[in-house]
Amino acid sequence: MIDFTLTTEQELIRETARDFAEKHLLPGVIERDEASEFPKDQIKEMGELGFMGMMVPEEWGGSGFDTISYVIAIEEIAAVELATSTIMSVNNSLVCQVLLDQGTDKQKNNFLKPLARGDKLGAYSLSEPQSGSDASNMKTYAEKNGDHYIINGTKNWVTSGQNSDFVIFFCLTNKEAGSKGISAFIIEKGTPGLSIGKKENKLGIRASDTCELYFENCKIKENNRIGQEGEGFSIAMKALGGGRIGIAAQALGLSRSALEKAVAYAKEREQFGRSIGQFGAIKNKLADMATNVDASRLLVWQAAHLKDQGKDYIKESSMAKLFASSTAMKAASECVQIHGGYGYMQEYGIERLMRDAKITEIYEGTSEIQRLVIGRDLLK
Ligand code: COS
Repeated sequence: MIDFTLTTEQELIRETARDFAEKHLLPGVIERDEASEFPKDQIKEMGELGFMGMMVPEEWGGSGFDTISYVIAIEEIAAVELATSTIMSVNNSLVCQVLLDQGTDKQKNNFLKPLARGDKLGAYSLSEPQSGSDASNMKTYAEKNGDHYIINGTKNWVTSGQNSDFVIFFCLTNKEAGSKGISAFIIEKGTPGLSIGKKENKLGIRASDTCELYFENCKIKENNRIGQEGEGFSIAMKALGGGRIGIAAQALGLSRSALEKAVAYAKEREQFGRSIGQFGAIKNKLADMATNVDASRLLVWQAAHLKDQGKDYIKESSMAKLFASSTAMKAASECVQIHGGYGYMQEYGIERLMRDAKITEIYEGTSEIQRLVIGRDLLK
């Protein structure tokens, strides 16, 4: 049976997220983008609403919702401010999920509970200067010494790198074992030997912070390791499988917003004596945008539903991200085109959509990597 009706609880989550986004994110969204200002107060409020640990059971500080509820909330937040939905997505799908799936009870108590409640913020650090798509080609090394590790290396493009309290990171514990030599760790900010790089100046999602992390003889305890030695790459990949559903939902929120703005403008803007929506050229653009937005939502919900059912969803998660991010880029570009000169000017809040959309085709695996994941799955 296929039923697209949302439960009362899911409808309430949508309303709550939409209301929050309109009242607390929309005012100041252009200013935060321009100033690259982190939405600190808003993230705190989202924690109070239960949006920072949505899929974590209540016993571990979360809201105990399903993945469908999560993507609904992400869509609404992203429709107003993609940068804020990025911070939310990383905390939920990457950080909390890894701790929930792999953490010991002690790690869940110390890290998951405050993260899921929104009292603390998490970051996830996989990439390095020389290893982006080729994620296992990392150099950061943790040398075992008794009951602790000494870590040296550089990680980069860490979302919430500056504003987070805890960072889940991946590094080598065995230099000869390839992807089987990678382990996962969690570190608290302020640990001696860990320093935080400058905030990157980005094309889009400027209100979220992205930076490098430097480990210099950084000593952490063995019980900060998540999972067994050598399991890190698999932990990282599994997390990204879920994370990509969140990114697809972000892209969906952005493209829906682009469509809504384009429709409103097409009704109101008059040229040659009639509203521009009366022209076939504009109508065709809107029709394509609307079709792709709905197709994105179906793919996002399919992946989320499979995850909720405990079924394999890796291919479907990559398909959702691939399609929804490409749709976001196209919809944002068409939205600017329909708005013409106004779309190009910062004060109307349209050009930001185009700058923000691009990241959804890059982070948590480029579109090229999503095709690779889908292709491999088809041929396995
Ligand atoms: N879940 C669990 N384990 C997985 C997995 C997944 N989704 N994907 C791969 N693995 C495991 C494999 O099973 C393999 O283990 P075995 O040797 O026991 O079979 C191991 O990890 C290595 O996998 P693989 O050989 O496929 O690794 P590759 O180096 O070919 O890399 C890709 C695979 C390209 C898919 C991976 O590197 C990737 O996703 N890159 C993009 C990284 C990314 O998204 N970065 C963004 C960072 S966050 S902004």
